Amino acid sequence: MTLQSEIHVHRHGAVGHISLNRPKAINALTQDMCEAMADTLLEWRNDDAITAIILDHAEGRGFCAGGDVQLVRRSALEDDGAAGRAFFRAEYRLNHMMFTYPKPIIAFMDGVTMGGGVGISQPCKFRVATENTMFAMPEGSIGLFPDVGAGWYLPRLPGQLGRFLGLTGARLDGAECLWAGLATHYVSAADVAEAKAHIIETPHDIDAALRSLMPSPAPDARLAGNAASIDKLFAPDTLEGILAALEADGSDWANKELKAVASKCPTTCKVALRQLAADAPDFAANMALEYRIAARMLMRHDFIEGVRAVLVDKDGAPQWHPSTPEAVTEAMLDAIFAPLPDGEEWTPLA
Ligand code: QUE
Repeated sequence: MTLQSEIHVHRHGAVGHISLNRPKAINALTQDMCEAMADTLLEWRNDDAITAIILDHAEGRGFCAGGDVQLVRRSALEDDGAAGRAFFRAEYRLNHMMFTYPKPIIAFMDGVTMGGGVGISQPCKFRVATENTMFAMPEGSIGLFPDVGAGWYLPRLPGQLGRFLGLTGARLDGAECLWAGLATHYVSAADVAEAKAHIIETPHDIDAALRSLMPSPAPDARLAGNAASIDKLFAPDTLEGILAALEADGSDWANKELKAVASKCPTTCKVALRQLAADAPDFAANMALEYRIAARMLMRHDFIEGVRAVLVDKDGAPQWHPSTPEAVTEAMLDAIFAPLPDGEEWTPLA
């Protein structure tokens, strides 16, 4: 498959349009896709004729299911992780370029929006959810960690919602994304084409173009009913404390979330808690920290095993090492967060 076919690039007057087009993998991002998107955005950054950019997917079930983690796994097994690190470097550079982009980008989170898909939607000024939106940070299932800027976005969500999303991998629908601020607008999937047409007609007032199609009242967010429980039970600062709080609660909801957290990679969960507390001074510093973590996590047993269990053998039965929260030591976490050797740290693109 040629590079050009994995993203489609169009111009409609003053509006640039990038469509992800790798439907066989629900548009999971490859390094080539990240670099092609960054090249296109760089070109449009200096093009006075372009004032806004639409980001969506060309066809299929979802906006973007994540990143090319099967390639990263093969890299860990075959080339000491070199290709995997190159992928994360490119992906995080795209995330950072979008975060600092001087023109509005409108992301259509229509369908699956997980992992890498979160990383290219959250930096956008306009984030449009639909009834098909399925948002999640599922990295705990594959022994990775919530990356692509999650260390920046999750701590800024209301209450303990960020911890909840990072530790449980919970799936949010479009109404819940709007309630949480993960989406700025909501339109029905049937109106997505019209929303894009409105933006192209009135690119100077994107908010009005989208608002005119928003249902009123806003759709009901089930998650709002669990917010008080989330804030209480995810308040402890340790994984052991959160698991104990969920267990002590005893409600059906808490038992379900206890099972979700307990099934995730314990090292991932402890990395996530430390990362979400890191409080980087700016987005670039956050991405540099995430790159250090990624460079270590991609070489660990848990990532190789997690991708095997979820995407290769699909048995859903990963064997984590260490297998319990208590066995994940502070010294192990220190090594995962430690600076990289000179010349290997992540830096943004110019
Ligand atoms: C965690 C992840 C990913 C995941 C599942 C997880 C991820 C990812 C995919 C994915 C899904 C469908 C595909 C594909 C990849 O699944 O990052 O190629 O067809 O890309 O539990 O982080």
